[in-house]
Amino acid sequence: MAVVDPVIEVHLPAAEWRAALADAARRSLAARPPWLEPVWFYDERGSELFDRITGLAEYYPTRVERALLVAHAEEIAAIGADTLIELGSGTSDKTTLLIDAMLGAGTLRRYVPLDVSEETLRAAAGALAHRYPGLDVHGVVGDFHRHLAATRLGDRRLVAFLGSTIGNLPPVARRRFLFDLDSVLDHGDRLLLGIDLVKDPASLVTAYDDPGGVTAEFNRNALRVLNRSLGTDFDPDAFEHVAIWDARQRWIEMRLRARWDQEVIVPGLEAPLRLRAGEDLRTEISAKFTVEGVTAELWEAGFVVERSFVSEGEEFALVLAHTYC
Ligand code: SAH
Ligand code: AVI
Repeated sequence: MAVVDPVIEVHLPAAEWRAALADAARRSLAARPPWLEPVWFYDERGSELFDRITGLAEYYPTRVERALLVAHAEEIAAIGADTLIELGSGTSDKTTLLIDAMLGAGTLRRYVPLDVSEETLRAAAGALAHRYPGLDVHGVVGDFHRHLAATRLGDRRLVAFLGSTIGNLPPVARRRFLFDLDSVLDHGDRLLLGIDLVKDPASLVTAYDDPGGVTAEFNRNALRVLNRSLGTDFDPDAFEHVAIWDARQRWIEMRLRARWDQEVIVPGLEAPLRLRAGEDLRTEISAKFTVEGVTAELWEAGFVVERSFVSEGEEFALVLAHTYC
């Protein structure tokens, strides 16, 4: 069968992306304490570093989620979707397990990966179009907060949001996101959500602070992206990587801690960002869940959980849900 190049819809032209980056970063850097949205990790280098993280012994989520997909992809494929949409698709690596099972079930016609990282999306979509010549690969470069409508393709859709990326959204944004997602889905469409589960804090902290320092480099990459995009003059080496378990919020917080007093120029802000030695810049939250808690959150947003697949060691779960109206 002839290979057809993937269609790539760019909803996030570079200029608009830079403007959004600049606005968001200026506001969050001016806040006290200052923080950054985790979306800024993911330029080409950040995506590569994330890919390395997923192969680390300490970072269990990818490994365990993959094993869940190996075990349950056929059951998931049995829902009979013709379109698989993936939010924050990255390299689409684990997704091939779902694609294989859905092609095996004879229903899948189209795969729609959506990601903010254009280079990563183009590479993944191109590779998948070659691997699956009969599959219509339709990539979307976009933001899953703003461009969900771009996923309206297909009659019977399965939306996969894997890797527990939903945990990187603060609770209010998470709630809004689930409501927005529900509003673009029709009766009969499904959501497959990967969630990292609450567990002992020591293994959580190690997963986010590996001894080889890959996560530390991933964390500091956000500063490199800001320097290039916004014209800030962060010295990434002036920051120490920190991962903290917040037991009350049930999330891991990644931070960059100033090693010494410093001033950082932030173009567009009247005053420089002043950080004292030991002061933190929050770069990511990674919330951990229970299946019961997620079931309740999904219900509130308009979804009914029909199946949940929990790993043997209860580290990670896949939750399959449909809309109820
Ligand atoms: N789903 C993959 C990748 C997870 S990494 C996995 O499970 O391994 C998170 C991915 O989400 C990255 O590829 C990043 O570029 C993307 N991402 C982060 N914020 C996003 C946003 N607001 N909109 C779309 N993609 C986003
Ligand atoms: C993409 N996201 C789900 C990862 C996580 O585990 O929160 C990002 C990450 N941060 C540090 N390591 C991996």
